[in-house]
Amino acid sequence: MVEGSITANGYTRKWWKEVVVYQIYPRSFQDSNGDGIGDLNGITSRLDYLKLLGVDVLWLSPHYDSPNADNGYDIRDYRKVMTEFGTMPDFDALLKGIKERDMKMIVDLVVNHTSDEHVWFVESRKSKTGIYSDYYIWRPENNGRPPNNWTSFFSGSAWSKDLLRGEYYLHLFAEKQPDLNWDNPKVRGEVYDLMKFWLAKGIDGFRMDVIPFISKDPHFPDCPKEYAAHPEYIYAAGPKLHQYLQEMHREVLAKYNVMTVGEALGVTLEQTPLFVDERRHELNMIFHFDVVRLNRQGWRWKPWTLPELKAIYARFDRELDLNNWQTVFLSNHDNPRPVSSFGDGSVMYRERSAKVLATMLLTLKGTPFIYQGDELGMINYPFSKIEDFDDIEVKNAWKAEVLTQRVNPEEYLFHLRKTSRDNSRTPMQWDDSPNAGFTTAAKPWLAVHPSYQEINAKQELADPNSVYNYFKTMLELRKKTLAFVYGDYRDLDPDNPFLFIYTRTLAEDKFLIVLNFSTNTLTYSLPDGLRTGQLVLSSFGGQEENALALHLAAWEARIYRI
Ligand code: TEU
Ligand code: CA
Repeated sequence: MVEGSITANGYTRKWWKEVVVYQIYPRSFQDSNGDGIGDLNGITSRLDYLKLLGVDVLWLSPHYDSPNADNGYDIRDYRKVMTEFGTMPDFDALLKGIKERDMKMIVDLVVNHTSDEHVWFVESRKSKTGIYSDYYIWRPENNGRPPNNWTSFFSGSAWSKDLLRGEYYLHLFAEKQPDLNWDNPKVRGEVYDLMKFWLAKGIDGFRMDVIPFISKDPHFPDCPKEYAAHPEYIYAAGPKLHQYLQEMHREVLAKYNVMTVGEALGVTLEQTPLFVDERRHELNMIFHFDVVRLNRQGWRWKPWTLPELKAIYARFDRELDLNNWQTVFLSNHDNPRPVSSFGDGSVMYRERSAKVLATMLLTLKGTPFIYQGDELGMINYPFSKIEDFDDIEVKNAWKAEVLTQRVNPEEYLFHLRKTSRDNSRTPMQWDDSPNAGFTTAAKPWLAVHPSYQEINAKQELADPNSVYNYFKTMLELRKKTLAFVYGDYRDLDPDNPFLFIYTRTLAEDKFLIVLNFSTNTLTYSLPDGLRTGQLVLSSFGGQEENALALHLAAWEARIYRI
C-alpha cells in the first residue's frame, strides 16, 4: 500500500491502520511434539490456515523463557525462547514462514515487570549496593506494614517482603512478577536493547503489556479509597510515563517501520491522545477496556445493554480526531469468548451471533484484533469446580475471597464461568479427533472444550456457511473496502435496544451496516428517508434491495452499499 503523505478521508495512510491482527496464545494453539503444550513449530504448521483466513499480522503472546507463574507474562530471559515452546531456530523458522506468506509478526513486550527468577531480580535481592540493586522497586517496611496500601491485580498487597534483602518489593501482579524500576536509566537501556534484539530479527512491532504502569510516583502515596476497586487509574498516572515512552520512540521505534499497540489498562478516553496522537511520537494505538469490561466488575459478571455498547464506540469516534488511531477487539487471552459474552452461545444462535460480531469487529473504525478460536465461534468453557481452572488470578482470588468465606463458592463459580480468563485459553479446536487435534498427548495442559466435535476448524473449512468462512469473506471484503478503514462513522439509531445500524462513508463510497443483536425477527424502517442499495452481504439469507424497510432474521447481519 501507499504511505507517507498520502491521506484517506483526512487520515494519514499507514499499513498498521489497514491490517487485521490475529492473536495467538502459543500455549493453546497447536502442540507439535505431544507434550500437551502448544509450541512454535505447532504455529508454523498452521500458517496456511491463517493465510487462508486472510489475516495480515500475527501477534504472539509471550514466547520467552519463563517459569510460567502467569503463562509467560513473567519473563526469566528476554533473549531465550521458552523451552516448552521450542528453540531460537524454531522462532526464526516461524518468522520466515510468516514472511514467506506475506504476513507480519508482532511480539509481546512485557517490561513493566519480570519474573522473580530473572537474573536481574536474583541479583537485586542480594544487596542494596550491587549493580542490580536498583533494577526493581524496593522500599523499607512502614511500621510493621508494607510501604503503602497498593493492591495486586492478583489479590492481596502489591508489596512482598523479601527475607534475603530485608525490604519490600513492588509487584502489581503476582508475587513472582516484580515491577522493574524504570527510573533507573540502566533498566530503560536494557529494555531498548532487548527490543532491538527482536527487531533485528525482522519482527514488525510490539504489543506492550500494561505499558501505562511503567512510571511510579517515587513517594508512593496511598491509593485513595474511591479508587480501591480500580487502582489501575492510579497506577497508570505515573509522573514520567510519557517522557519514557517518547524516549523509547526516539531510541528504538523511530528507526523502524513497525507498529505498536499498548495495553492501556487505567487509561481514560480523555488521556488517549497523550499516547497515540501521531505528533507526540509515542505509540500507534492502545487497547481500551470499556467494551470487554461492559459486562463485568472485577470477577463478577453483570448484565449489559446494546445502547451502552454503541455509546462506547460513538464516544471514541467523537473524541479522537484525525491524529489518533484506535483498536477494535472483543476478546483476548484475558477475556471470555465474545459469542458467550456479547452474542448468544446457544446451539440455535451461536453461529448466527458469531457472524454478527464478526461483521461489527471488521467494519467499525480502528485496527481489528481477532483472538484465536473466535473465527470458529468458540464458546466459554463449562467450568464446574475450582480444580478446572489454571489461571493464577482465579486461584489467588479463590484463596482471598472464598477460602476466607467472604464469598460463597457457588457464587464465585457462577461468575467465573462467565468472566474467567481460562475461557479463552482452552486449546484450539482443529478437528474431531481426541483432544481436537491440538495434541497427541493424553492430557493437554488445559482441558479441551467438550464442544470440539461440533465446533472445529476441519468441519468449518468444509462448510461454506461456517463462522470461519464468514470471517474469511468479511476479511476479503474489508481488504478491498477502504471505507471500512477510514470512512466516517455514523450510528443511525443509538438508542435502539436490538439493532446496531451505522454507516461508513469515504467520499462516494457509502456502506450501511445492519446488525440484529437479538433473537427477534425485526421489521425496521430506515431513518432519514435512507434507502438500502445493493446488498453486499447477508449473514443469514437476506435478499431485498432498494427497500425503505428491512425485514431481518434473528441475529442477522447485513451490509449494503448505498
Ligand atoms: O494484563 C493486564 C490485565 O489487565 C489483566 O491481567 C487483568 O488484571 C485481568 O484481565 C483482570 O481480569 C496483562 C496480560 O494481558 C495478562 O495476561 C497478564 O496476566 C498481566 O498483564 C500481567 O502481565
Ligand atoms: Ca509441545
